[in-house]
Formats: sequence, C-alpha cells, structure tokens
Amino acid sequence: MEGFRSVLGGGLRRFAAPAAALALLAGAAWAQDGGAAIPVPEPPHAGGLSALGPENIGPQYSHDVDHLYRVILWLTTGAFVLTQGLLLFFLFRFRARPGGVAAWTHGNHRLEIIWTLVPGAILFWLALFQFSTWKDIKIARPDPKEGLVVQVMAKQFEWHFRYAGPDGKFDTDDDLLTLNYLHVPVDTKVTVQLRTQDVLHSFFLPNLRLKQDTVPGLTINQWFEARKTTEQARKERGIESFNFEIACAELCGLGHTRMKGYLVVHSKEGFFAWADKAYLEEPHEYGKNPDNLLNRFWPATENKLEDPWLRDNWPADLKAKWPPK
Ligand SMILES: [Cu+2]
Repeated sequence: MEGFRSVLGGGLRRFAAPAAALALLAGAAWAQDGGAAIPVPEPPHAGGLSALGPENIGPQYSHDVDHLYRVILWLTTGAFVLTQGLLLFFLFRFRARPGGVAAWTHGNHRLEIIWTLVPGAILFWLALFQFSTWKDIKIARPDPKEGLVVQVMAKQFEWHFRYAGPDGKFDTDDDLLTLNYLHVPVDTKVTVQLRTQDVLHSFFLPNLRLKQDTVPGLTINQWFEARKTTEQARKERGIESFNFEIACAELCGLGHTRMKGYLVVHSKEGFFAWADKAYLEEPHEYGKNPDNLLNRFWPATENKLEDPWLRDNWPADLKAKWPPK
C-alpha cells in the first residue's frame, strides 16, 4: 500500500503539477497569438498530411484545418504513449510475487483532480487555439458579388444543385439544375446554401476540408474556394476519369453509402462553357420546371440571396442565346 502510494503519489506529485502549469502557460501564450506562432503551410502543397488525408485543394482555412489535425494528433499520440507506458510500467512494477499482498485502495483525490484538470486545460486551450479557423469557415461570408452562389438540396440519397443563371436570381426561367454534380470555377469563392428535404445529411468536401450538416427546416450558408481544376488533378494522377468527391458524412439511411456526388472544378472559361451545355455528361435541366425536386421543395422565402457574380461574369455572347429553347 505504502509502496503503491509513494510511486503514484510521490512520483506524480513531483512532476504533474509543474507539467500542468507549463501546459497551461504554453497554451495561453499560443492561444493569445491566435495561433500565429505556428507557421501555417502555404497552399497548394501543405505537406505532412499527404499520407493521412486526401489532397488538399482548399483555401487557407483548409490548411489551418490540417494543421489543427496534426496538433491534435500529436496531443493524442502523447496521451496514448504516456498512459499505455504507465500501464505497462505498473503491470511490471506491481506484478504478482510470492508472498506479496495486494493493496486495497479507494483511489487518490489529488490524482483524480490532476488528471481531470490537465485534459480539461488542454481542451480549453484547443477551444481557444482553433477559434480563428472556426471563424474563417463558419462565420466568415464572402460577398455574393465576389463569387458563385449555389443552392444545395440534400435528399435520401441524392444531391440536387441549382444555379441562378444569367439573371443572377433564383427560381426564374433561366435557372440551371444538376443532380449529384457540382460544377464550380477555380480560384473563385463559392457560397453553398444547404438545405435538406428529409433527414439530417452532411455536405462533405474532403478535398476542401469542408463539412456541414444539412438540417431540416434550415438554410445554412457555407463557403469554399477550390484552387485546382479537375483537369489538372486528372493529369497529375494520369486518371482520365478522376473526380473530386462529395460525400454525405451523416448516417442518413440505408442508402447512405450511395449518397455520393462529384465536385467538378473548371477554369473560369470552362465553367461558362459547361453552363452553355458543352458538358452534358450528367443529367441536368434548365428553368422553372415545377416537377424538379429543388423547384418544388425549396421555399420561395429562401431565395433572398442573389448571385450578382454569375450575372456580371456570364459572357455576353452566351447571354444572347439564353434561355435555351
Ligand atoms: Cu445523406
């Protein structure tokens, strides 16, 4: 009993308190800096995470997410090694020996407090440390004048997309609708307005480190900016059929694993060429067809956000022949 206490109590008492204080101080200093003390790798090649995640083609915030991932991975690896190391040490140190007597203990208050406060302090530090990244992803909003706006309707087990068309207004005769294929221009901010027709889904762009639940009754705006075209990615991989994926990251029913879409990143000219029907590889339609699911279920009151970027950038020669008959 005494031996057990002195190993646990004495050893840990000597190191745990200063270690906890250090962790807190380091955390506070780091967090105060808004994380600026740690250089964030510049796109397009973040490095370090290539083996742990899909290629990152996102804006600065998606590289910040990778950085956070690495910090958390180091923290949890440290905790794993420490706890499993201690477990092995105690297994050996207090192994059964002839004549040995088992100690009966109800625990140790000081230890309980330490191993509650230290992880608590680390979690609190993480909450502060990640805040600016959270703000960039979840709170920051691009001006619709700066980039594309796409309405996204999730449904068991499909993704429906709607573009405002050359007039920049949704729910009009020149809207463009696609199923499971989201086409965007490269190096352009894209605002997605997320809704669901039925249950909870989660709109996940792994290559952009963007993940957001779609919630019945709510329209949730998120944004991203792809910095590599699909064509470039195909060339690099030597795979002509390669596509960036859109996954549903919420277990949404029996067909959940089939709920897969594709993100097609075009050059800016390529994007408008596609919109002009140059790319007809997937089903899509135009206009106000009342049978289309998105037209039917997207509430008219949720069309307040217009897309002046699309209106202003749509090439005049293409505009002249719009809407298609
Ligand atoms: Cu789903």
